[in-house]
Amino acid sequence: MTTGIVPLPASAEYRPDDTPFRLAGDTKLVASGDGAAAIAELLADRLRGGTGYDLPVVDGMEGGASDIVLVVRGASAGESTTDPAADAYTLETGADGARIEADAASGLFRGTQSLLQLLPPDASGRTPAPADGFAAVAASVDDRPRFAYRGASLDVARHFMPVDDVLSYIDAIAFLKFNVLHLHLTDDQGWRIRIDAWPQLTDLGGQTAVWHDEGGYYTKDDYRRIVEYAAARSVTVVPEIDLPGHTNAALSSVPELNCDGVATEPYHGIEVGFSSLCASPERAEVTDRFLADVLGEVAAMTPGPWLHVGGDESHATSPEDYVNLVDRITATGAATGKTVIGWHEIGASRNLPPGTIGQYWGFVGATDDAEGAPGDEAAAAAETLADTRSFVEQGGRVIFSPADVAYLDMKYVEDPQNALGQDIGLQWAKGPTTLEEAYGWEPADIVPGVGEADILGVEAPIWTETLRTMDDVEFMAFPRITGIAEIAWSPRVEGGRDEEAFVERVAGLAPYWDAAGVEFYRIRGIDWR
Ligand code: TNX
Repeated sequence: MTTGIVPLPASAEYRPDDTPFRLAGDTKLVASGDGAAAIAELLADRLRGGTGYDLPVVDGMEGGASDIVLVVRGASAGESTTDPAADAYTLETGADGARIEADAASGLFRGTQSLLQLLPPDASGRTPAPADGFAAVAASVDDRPRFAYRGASLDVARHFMPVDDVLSYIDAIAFLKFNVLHLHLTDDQGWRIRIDAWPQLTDLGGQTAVWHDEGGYYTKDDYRRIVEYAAARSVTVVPEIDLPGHTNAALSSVPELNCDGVATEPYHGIEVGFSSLCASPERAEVTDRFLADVLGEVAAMTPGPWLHVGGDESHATSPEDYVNLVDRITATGAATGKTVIGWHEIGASRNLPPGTIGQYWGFVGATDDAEGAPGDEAAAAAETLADTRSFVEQGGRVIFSPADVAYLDMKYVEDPQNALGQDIGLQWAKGPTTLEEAYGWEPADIVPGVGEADILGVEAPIWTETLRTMDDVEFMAFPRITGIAEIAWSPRVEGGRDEEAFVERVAGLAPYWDAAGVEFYRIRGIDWR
């Protein structure tokens, strides 16, 4: 086993001197309750790969010493990304077998990911490792998340990622108990989701990518495949259509969306903040129809409760035009029946639909900056704080993704290269980011006036300007994404978290990532297992 589960459970007791649970050739998975059999099948599938055992799934409430019992009690629990109780579970391992119980199927799934970490890495590997049994330390885990919304985002706009790559990323984040995959589907460099009413968006805007690399887009069936695969792992897909800036792929595909009626040139660079939808009344009809069609079609193929409308870095939009467009965008988003999420800048609007969620991408030290930094920087930091508080003042909540600690596309301190020897990653957010920095921050201490109850959750974004493949993405995300996973899941620690113990637990995940084929960066100075 590892030296402890990541993210750290709310409570866990390990009894290394007691008889362990032993997964063996005669192990059955015994399932009962709503959704339990499907989760048992997923777990069995994972373990068949590494053990070569049959691992039949049967109905029932009790099992023998080598069985895994999976029970959904079906007590009332809400949706996973809004109700932390939906992800609570208990896990017992020992001489009497293994048993996971939860009120909801999502909690049961989280429990299976903990069990995988108690079993040896070989057990869930991709090729059978013959052994006469796989032991999991005797343990009692009683676990529930701190925050309901625990996201990982993936930018498929700058570089397109094929469906199968997205599915592997879902498995890798689910292993760390993330329950949201936020897909950044559109940007200046590419439009990645089919919209039937505006086929030009993908026919033209889907073909480009940064550095003239190959483009691509998801058909509606592709998107549904991603959504279903994620849902089976209790991961909710949050689609983002980035508006009104970051829209060059749309503006270059649809001439009428431009104020002058002329399509822009396709863009293959990595600058941000130069494009904008047109706020002028002469374009109101076409722009509003575009918004309604795009947001309507995306909402219709998304079962989750959220719709992300972007709103970041609209530097080419005047402040008046920006608020005008944000009001129309968020109203159209809310009219689909979804709850709208936007980057913190949309807090500049005072007409946000009820419950709109802000996603903070400022720095962890924004308060210090607002007080101590020179003129422009201080004003910008103060505005970021005010925009973020605006969501709470309007009855919404906040997701924290501070760029200087949670942006996984920032370079590691060591300035690493990927497997091909290419220099990857950016460093605009206060320089490179270490594993300790990704772990050493506290969401409730960033924006005065945005406390525990105002925080919906935490998210780890990864932007792909310099990341061409899923291997690159995983290499930048792992291991630092574990820091964000633990901040999102584990209880707040007064006086600061134990970084040393954390790094030791993370080091223990290396063989699991190796077994599962997850790329990661072996940060120097860590005693990787
Ligand atoms: C900022 S912060 C962006 C993205 C870039 C990223 C690169 C925010 C919401 N937007 O457009 O890809 O920096 O790190």
